Amino acid sequence: MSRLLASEIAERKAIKKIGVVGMGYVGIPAAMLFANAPQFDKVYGFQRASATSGYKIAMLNRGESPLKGEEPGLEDLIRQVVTAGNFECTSDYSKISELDAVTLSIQTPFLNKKDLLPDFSALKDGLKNVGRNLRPGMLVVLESTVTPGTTNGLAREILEQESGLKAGVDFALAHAPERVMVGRLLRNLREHDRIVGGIDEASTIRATELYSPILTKGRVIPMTATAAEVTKTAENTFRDLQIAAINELALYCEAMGINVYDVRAGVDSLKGEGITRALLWPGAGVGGHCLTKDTFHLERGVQVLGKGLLDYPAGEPSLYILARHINDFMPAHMLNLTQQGLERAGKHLRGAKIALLGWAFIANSDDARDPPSESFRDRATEAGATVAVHDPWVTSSPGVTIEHDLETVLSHADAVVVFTGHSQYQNFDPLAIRKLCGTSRPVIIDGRNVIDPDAFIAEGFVYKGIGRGDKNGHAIVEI
Ligand code: SAJ
Repeated sequence: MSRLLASEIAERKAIKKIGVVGMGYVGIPAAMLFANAPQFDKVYGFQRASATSGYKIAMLNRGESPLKGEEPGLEDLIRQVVTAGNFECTSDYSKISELDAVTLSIQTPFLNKKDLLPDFSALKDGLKNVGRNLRPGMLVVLESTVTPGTTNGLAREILEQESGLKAGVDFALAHAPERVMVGRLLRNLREHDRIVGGIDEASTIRATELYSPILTKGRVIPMTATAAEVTKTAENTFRDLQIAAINELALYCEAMGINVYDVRAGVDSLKGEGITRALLWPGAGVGGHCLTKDTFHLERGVQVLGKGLLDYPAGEPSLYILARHINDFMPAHMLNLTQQGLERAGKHLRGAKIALLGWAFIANSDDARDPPSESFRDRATEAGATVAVHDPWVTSSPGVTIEHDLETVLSHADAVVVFTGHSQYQNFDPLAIRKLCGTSRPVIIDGRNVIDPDAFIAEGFVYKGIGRGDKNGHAIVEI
């Protein structure tokens, strides 16, 4: 531990004043929990006064939440800490110089889906604003999901450059990745264990002092900053891997003419001490902001930090990249099933009307970030089909017309394709659906195991389902 940093921190004594840069899904609940903790005196939320998001400043200072959707307890907590004068939102970054600790919760999207180079521009701006107002003895914590090596690399360089101070000597620096889930932001922050990784021991200890007061069930898990970056990207990489494993098994079962859900139940029955099988659920694909990107952050991290040292795979795709390819193939598989279904009904994709049910990337949610339905819609359109999209949760999404009346979407549809497992799609009446389709041989493709194959086959449908090798070649019932 550097003596100078230790003495600077000792001189400041306990953390009292905190700044949170980035008033979004991560920054807002974190700022409110800090503001509500008796150990701390004041929290500033820093938000750029930009045309797109500057409105949040006034909203938050009125005690209102700018976040969409239901977040239990958040609106009350904002009102409470604003009224008590413990929280204030501002675009005046100079106030950072008065603080003991600053966290940065700024999105790190990818510039494009092709080369998956992260767009760190917003994070860099945030780091520059912090660096310019950094003072000796302060703690800086990155919460954004970043490529391993960023905290100790890019972030450290910008902070040192802008401040003239030295990380680990004049100020503490750490990475504490967020693990929030929309709809349970406060609960996740309080109850999930918190990975806290400093660039050195003093930074880890100081960051632990910052996060411990807001944890209820959760506990701090200390490690190095780079290990914390790898933990965050790996936990999502492993979830993506588990989904890919069951998706591949579903494709195997279709090819072998068996029901993947029988196999899943069979494998899952293997219980006992230390026996585990991480069986998730096969489906039409993987969307969302986390799982579609974090594998690439991890891969980039090992390419940079482990350059020339990675024993396997040298040059060929890793297991994790192959998992991404399997999951990204599932929307194409859904189109293949749709094409096969239409051909069994004597039709073709070209000129067919497809009712695409579900745009959101996750069931019973309006979250439409990187939905697998999008590549299906693009491929089907390219093949000459007309695609009508229904979603009961998503009000609107860029580049797509979302129809909210199910009958309109189903009317005269040659194929009904279920992409998201919304509850509204769980109990369809086959006769009613067939009447709405109004064609002699309707087709139904089940991407989320919400359709009863036998009921629809009995009603004259051509059925195809992910992993349903036992049904996908069924005899057609004449109605
Ligand atoms: N999916 C499947 N099969 C499954 C589970 C998910 O196909 O068995 C698909 C979903 O349809 C969706 C995508 O994967 O398209 C992602 O689903 P998700 O449940 O993983 O939801 P996310 O992306 O919001 O993942 C978040 C992550 N949490 C954080 O980043 C803090 C992830 O690490 C969590 O494991 C996950 O929530 C969770 O457990 O709820």
